[in-house]
Amino acid sequence: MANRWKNRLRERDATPESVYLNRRKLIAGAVAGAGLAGIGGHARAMPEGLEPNPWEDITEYNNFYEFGTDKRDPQKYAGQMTTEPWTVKIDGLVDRPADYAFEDIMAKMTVEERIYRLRCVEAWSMVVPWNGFELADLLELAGVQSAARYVAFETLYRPEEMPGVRYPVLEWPYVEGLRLDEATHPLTIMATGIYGKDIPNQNGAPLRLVVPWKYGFKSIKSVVRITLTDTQPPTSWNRAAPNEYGFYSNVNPEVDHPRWSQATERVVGGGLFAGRVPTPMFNGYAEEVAGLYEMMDLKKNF
Ligand SMILES: Nc1nc2c(c(=O)[nH]1)N[C@H]1C(S)=C(S)[C@@H](COP(=O)(O)O)O[C@H]1N2
Ligand SMILES: [Mo]
Repeated sequence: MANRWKNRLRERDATPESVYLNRRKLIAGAVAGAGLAGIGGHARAMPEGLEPNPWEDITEYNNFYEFGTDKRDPQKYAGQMTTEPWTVKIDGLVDRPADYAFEDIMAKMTVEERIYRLRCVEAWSMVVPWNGFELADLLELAGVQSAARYVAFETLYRPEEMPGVRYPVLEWPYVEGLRLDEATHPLTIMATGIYGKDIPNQNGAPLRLVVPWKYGFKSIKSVVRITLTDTQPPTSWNRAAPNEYGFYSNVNPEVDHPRWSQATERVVGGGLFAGRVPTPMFNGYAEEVAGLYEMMDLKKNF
């Protein structure tokens, strides 16, 4: 029962990574030659010199606690998760609350590539070539009402397919939240692919949030519900340890985790002795997003 979306991607499925990377360089060259014409505000979403990690790093070293807390558990067990059919309930302060079928969403969204840094709060990082669409476009589909201030997200909760939810590491289902202006920022995407292939289950199939200037745990996987609200929604890690994980959780090298420094990070795949590199403010996206927090004390609102 291959769905239409999967069929559409089949051709690219066959593209070897090396060919893919070469083609990407050609495209990057062409874009530079064209003086970024037509790329507009999105050009900065792909900072120069960002070299994506290989497929193996991205799909074999994961956090997806519904499948276990070891980095290799998601790769081992997430294959059990049924992702077809898939619906996303969009409700709360919207004009068109409904259960939106994944295929219907994909038929209306424009998928593009976004090469983003991913910085985990545990102080490791990688670079991921996502395919996805802007969350703002999906919210527009549902029609955000003027009273909405926040967006709440929920992950699938299906104990028979998720060995990790037997353990009370977190309260299930995994939930996350953003301020509406963060959610509608052009850098914020719903990812549906990696390297031009359907996103693997361990990375949050069939669609997961990606907010590149925030710690990785904000990028909630396998989303089944999106609710527009007028009050700040609860988030899983904040509920579990409010002194360690704030609602905002913007990447900030100047605000340490109570148990470790956030000033530097280990680049996954960088080699055992590659050492650590400095973590940039807002994970390198300060130019785009610092304005969202101008009036805020980032130490208080961590
Ligand atoms: N539902 C859910 N989403 C989740 C997590 C999780 O455990 N459950 N882990 C988060 C954390 S801590 C990180 S760093 C990223 C990891 O994404 P990746 O495995 O695609 O690199 O997913 C985030 N999204
Ligand atoms: Mo993380």
